[in-house]
Amino acid sequence: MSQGNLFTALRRAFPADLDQVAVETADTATPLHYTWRDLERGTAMMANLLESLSLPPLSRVAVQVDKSVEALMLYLAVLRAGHVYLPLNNAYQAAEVEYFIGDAEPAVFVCAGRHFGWVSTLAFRLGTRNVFTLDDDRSGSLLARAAYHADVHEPARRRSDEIAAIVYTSGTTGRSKGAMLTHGNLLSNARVLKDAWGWIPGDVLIHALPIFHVHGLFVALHGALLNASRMIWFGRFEPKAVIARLPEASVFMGVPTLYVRMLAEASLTRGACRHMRIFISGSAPLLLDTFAQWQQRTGHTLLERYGMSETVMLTSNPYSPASGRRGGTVGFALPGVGLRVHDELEQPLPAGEIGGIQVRGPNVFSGYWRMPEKTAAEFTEDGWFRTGDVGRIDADGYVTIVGRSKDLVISGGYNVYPAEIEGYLNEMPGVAESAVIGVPHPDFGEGVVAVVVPRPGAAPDAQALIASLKCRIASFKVPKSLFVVPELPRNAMGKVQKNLLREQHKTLFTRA
Ligand code: MLC
Ligand code: AMP
Repeated sequence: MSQGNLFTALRRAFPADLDQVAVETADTATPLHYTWRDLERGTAMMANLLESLSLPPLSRVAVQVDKSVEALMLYLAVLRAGHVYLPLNNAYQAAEVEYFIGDAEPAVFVCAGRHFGWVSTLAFRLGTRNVFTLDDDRSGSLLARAAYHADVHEPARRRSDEIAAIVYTSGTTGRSKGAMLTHGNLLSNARVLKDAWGWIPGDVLIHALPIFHVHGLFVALHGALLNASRMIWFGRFEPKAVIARLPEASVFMGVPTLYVRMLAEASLTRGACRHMRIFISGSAPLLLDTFAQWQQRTGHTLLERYGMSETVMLTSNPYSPASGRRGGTVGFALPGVGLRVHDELEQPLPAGEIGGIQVRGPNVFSGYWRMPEKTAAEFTEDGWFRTGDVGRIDADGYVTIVGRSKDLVISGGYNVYPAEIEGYLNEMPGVAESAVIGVPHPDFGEGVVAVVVPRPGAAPDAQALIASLKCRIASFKVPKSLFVVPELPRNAMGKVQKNLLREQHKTLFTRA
């Protein structure tokens, strides 16, 4: 069996001198320095711990923890042991986590210590036998147990077409789907991005994104690891603190909200950015205004790229020269990625015309976990994946995203699926039906808004509905505003006209 394990490829890129600093924490009580040797040994001990559990091959290891360097090591250790990493947003509450455990049937769950009570109850009930804790202060049963294991470990042999990670992404209807990404998907994309973004020896990455989604976990992390680059590691994004570290760094990746928040700081100057080589934006549309302001204030041209959980990265603006980075576009299809635009009858459209974006390439996932029908439905007969994004390709190859055919709100880089929130609202006392939309928001790009119709004779209170949602679902999904109305606008077919609601509320968050 050939060795296609992503971990092996990443480890091969470690520098010859393993005693160099690989990761430096920026927001712990005192800065901590982790060398490449620490990563090598820590991941070996955790991988040995996983092996000692005698799990079946390709067991899922679900992880819902606060960001820490040990959490990074855990991700690498799962790859190293040849199991399947399943990251979960740490804002998810019990009902959300219950679904993921039931669906993915992880053999291991690693949670924050404060959540051990409810997580272990759920996990044991659903058949997960191993629950460990890991906190961002280097405590927890995972590390305590790993400490008893050897610090050398031979990485499991994996084929490049075997699954390395499952990333859940909600569907427009129904429950979340687990996108299965293989070692080969992740490695091929990481290698393409290393070239595309001109990583050079000596680059230093500021890592300030969460590591439970594609952007922070794969794009940023793999980039730095494959380039043997030091990382300045933020547990959470804090604009002033990040700007203060820019002079020591050369690469930064963020969702647009991060750039908007940094622009609000007076300390963001050309001087602060003088050693930076590149700022990359993605996960949500970057406003032209943010692109222009960033250029004016820092002298740097933001490089916007486009991707998704199912495909990792698909397009990127050119690295060089910076004048080729065109604001409002997501650049060109990356080498090896096929990208086409089609109409509703699946006919390819000529340059400049707007339609659905379809893609293919070595980066495209191998399907949704245990959902062969949904997988089949998302691919065309000739094997292209339907992204659900709507856009155009200009005559010179630049791709522009103009919207989405999927009913999805992207708030601060997090995806919120209206159907899911509507499902929760519709079950609440006094609610007959609801519609959830996204409207422009100055900080989050889009802000979630709910419009609710009461049952006859009922008078649900907007604040009470919001409070009730907060007890059940991740707070970033909770509508920032909720309106109770007599009825929803519908078209002749009876379909709710969300475009009218979006129009009606379009200045809700921006008019101040
Ligand atoms: C936090 N809140 C949000 C929110 N983030 N509300 C809407 N949208 C968001 N994105 C809410 C919280 O629920 C809370 O509400 C309040 O804001 C404060 O929470 P916080 O934790 O203190 O927020 P903060 O740390 O300021 O977080 C904001 C943020 C974060 C922008 C730093 O959202 C973030 O890191 N976003 C990046 C997401 C990301 O990595 N996406 C990549 C996906 S991969 P309350 O009511 O409780 O006070 C992908 C593919 C690709 O899309 O192409 O990359
Ligand atoms: P996710 O499912 O979390 O991976 O989100 C992927 C979605 O984010 C894509 O399908 C797009 O809708 C959106 N997205 C990612 N990058 C960009 C970008 N640069 N511009 C616009 N939308 C983007």
